[in-house]
Amino acid sequence: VLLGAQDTVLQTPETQAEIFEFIFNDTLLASSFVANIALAGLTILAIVFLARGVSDPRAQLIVISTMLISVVSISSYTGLTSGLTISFIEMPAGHARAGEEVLTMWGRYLTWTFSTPFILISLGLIAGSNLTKIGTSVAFTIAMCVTGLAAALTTSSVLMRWWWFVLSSIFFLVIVYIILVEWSAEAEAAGTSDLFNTLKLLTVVGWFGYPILWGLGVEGIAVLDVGLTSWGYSILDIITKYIVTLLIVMYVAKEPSEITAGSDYGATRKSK
Ligand code: RET
Repeated sequence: VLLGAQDTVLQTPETQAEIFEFIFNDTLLASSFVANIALAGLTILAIVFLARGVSDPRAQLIVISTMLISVVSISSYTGLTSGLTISFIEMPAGHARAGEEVLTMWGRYLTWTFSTPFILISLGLIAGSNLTKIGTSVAFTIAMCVTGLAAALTTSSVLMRWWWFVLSSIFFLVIVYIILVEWSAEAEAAGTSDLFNTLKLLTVVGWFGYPILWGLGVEGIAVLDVGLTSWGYSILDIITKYIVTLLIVMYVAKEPSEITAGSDYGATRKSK
């Protein structure tokens, strides 16, 4: 669990080919990426199968939104596996690994910017929320992820890294509020609270795991090594993306009246 000798590289990998080779010499790290490529692919196939008969446009919108979570995820993990979105970054004075070049999976923070909005769009639609609240949650998750990326990439000072972390956490709390307070009440009114309460639990508990891992991993106080941190994120992704997706799609595929909106939903012209 604690930092081991395998983390101390004699020569820091610099080119993408060297980073790629480094990843594949670390079975724990490589498997945390490849497992998610497989699971994202399987989730996309499962959605296509489970939702093949869905005809209501609002139900289709929810299904497509869940599919895009895995579309982003499979691309994100391909970026990590190839070494494209991983760099070795020198930590500033005051950091537990000060002066060392530490493997940073910055592609994760970058691609959450594109995946988390689709999770929130799906949840907001299930709760029967409106464009303002869904849009607000999307804007704040983008802000949270971009400032999280900034926290990971800032090398000038350890204090500035944690200040980015604090900013990102404040944005996160806005999202938590929308889910726990606003959408919970709306789901109650919409009659979808059975599903929503399960999704809410998985999402809120799961999402809190990310900043905890960031803080414990090499980006933060570095008590977890890179391979374990990566598996931590990969397991959280399995819960917050694929499990949440399958619960949503299995429910929506039955096209219950609480979810559907009829053929006029989102239409620009009135259908005949
Ligand atoms: C960071 C670090 C800065 C503080 C906070 C964070 C929160 C990250 C979260 C990520 C969720 C990601 C998901 C991805 C699925 O594709 C950026 C780790 C608060 C909540 C659900």
